[in-house]
Amino acid sequence: MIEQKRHLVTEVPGPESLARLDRKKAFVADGVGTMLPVFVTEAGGGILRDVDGNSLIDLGSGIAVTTVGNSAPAVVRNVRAQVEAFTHTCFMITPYDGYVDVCEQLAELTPGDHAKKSALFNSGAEAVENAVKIARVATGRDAVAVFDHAYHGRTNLTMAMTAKNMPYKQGFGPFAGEVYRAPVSYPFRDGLTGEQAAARAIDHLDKQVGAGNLACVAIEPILGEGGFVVPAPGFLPAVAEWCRANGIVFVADEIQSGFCRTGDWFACDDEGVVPDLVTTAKGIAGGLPLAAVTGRAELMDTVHTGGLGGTYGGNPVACAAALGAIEEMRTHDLATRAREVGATMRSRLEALARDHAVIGDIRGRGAMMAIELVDPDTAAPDAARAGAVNSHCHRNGVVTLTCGTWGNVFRFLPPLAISDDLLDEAFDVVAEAFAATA
Ligand code: PLZ
Repeated sequence: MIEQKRHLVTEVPGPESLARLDRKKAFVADGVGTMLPVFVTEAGGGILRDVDGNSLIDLGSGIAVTTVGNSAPAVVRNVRAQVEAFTHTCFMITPYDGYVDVCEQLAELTPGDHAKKSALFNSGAEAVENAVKIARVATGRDAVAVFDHAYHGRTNLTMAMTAKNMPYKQGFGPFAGEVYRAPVSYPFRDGLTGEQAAARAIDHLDKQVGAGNLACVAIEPILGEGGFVVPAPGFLPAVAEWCRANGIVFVADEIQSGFCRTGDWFACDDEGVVPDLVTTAKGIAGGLPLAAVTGRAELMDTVHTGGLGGTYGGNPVACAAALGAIEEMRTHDLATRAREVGATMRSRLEALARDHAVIGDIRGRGAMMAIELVDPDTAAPDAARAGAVNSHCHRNGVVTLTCGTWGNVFRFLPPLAISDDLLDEAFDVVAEAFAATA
């Protein structure tokens, strides 16, 4: 493992990275942006090393992917063995154990003790698309309900499900039909209890769509790109219960919140919510592209044979990586580690909020934490400050991310392989960033 130490030898980004940025500009489509153009050569634990020899502390995990750490030992071991054995057959042509093993793990780990089955895909968006396909076949209905501030992907159907226009949707329409948006529970901004917010959402859907027309309700149990919004307690159980009572498939999009990130295997576990379908990706495979839809066996099996699939879905190397990542999560009890990391982050952020009134809200769970930056008097979003704090962290060797409908949320998703010392040091830099930009 590379040395676990923040160490800057040039400005960030340094000259070698900037030279490569020119090549990127020449050969990579401008539509593909990069937030922090340091070109990475090596990564592990809580450190990313770049071409200039700088070592940066990672508080982003490549957007909640490398939960087990980059190049985690069990992932590397399994991937190495698998690439040597075979790289691809296409599971739809000739199957292999790894795919079935991952589905067995998903049946065991996802919420609920009912019989479950899974189908594997390549990306989160693809998993969400397939959850909708399954819900439509199972119910014979068309309509899909999603929420304000939702993020579900960048494909045509998932763009329609995603709330935010720029950069995800601008100019890319027309979007898929039969997608309806309801108000979510956003405690910092709506002041409602979970039950009140659920009643509002249910009334909205009932009156504007009709429960009997809905194939599914899809929700991130903790909203991700939309601002790490944690619905008030009671919201998710009430929505899930309404779905159950009306034959609507309740889909939990755990693509960002799943696999130990929030201090449980899945964010739904916190309130004991049992979804009919769960979509997973990101943390599932330690950095290799893999995604899944897992759900009630009888629901999954309503789809005709051959109706679900894709050339690469459940690729053997990605499955080997997933089995390695899950092994790391079990052996190191990363759900508990996420709670510890979360407690440290929360106390550091609470201390910071006492000195900086711009921090309007601290929220999240486990190692999925964020602060919302606002005008202290009006609660108007302060995206400029979030951007300034973020850049200050980058220049000082800490990789942080922003998010939120208004771009004013500063979020933290450290790999769970990060040491306490590095985490502390990273939050020293975050504190300096607030002082320097005040
Ligand atoms: N559902 C809840 O968080 C991906 C998107 C980054 P893919 N979030 C990061 C970006 O700007 O593209 C995400 C998610 C939730 C679905 C997805 C989509 O997953 O693997 O990016 O397709």
